[in-house]
Amino acid sequence: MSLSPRALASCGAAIMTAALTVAIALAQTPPQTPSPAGAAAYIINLKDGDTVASPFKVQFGLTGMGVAPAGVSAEGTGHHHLIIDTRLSDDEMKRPIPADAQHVHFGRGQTEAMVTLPPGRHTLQLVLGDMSHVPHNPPVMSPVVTVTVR
Ligand SMILES: [Cu+2]
Repeated sequence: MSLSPRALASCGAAIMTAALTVAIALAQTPPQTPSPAGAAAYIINLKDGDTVASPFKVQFGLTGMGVAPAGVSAEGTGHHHLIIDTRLSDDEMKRPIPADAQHVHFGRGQTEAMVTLPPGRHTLQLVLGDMSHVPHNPPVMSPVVTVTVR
């Protein structure tokens, strides 16, 4: 089988275009960091159904991995994020976690926080993020805990 020079050139251009598309996609989305088997995050001091007075303390538990500040590259580590009254979608699980009142970053490596919420029912979930705030693969996250603020 032989290809004409024109066919080869057009094929090369297609490969270049494909490579460029992949490069752009990689630049926009930091790759997910793998998490070790068995790693788990959990809220230490609150259980589903608890009633609390605001502000209240939330203690962040992590097994099978270590806590490191954001921006620090160290294998098997991450920093905590408290997700309040929302969940990360499958798509959001692959991107840097947003930073707002419902997605609180603990990028200095904190392992507890005082949380202020209005009276009513609220959901809390921990999601570990890597040095670039992207959840690991598979994600290291706590069960959702629903609390009532009185
Ligand atoms: Cu973060």
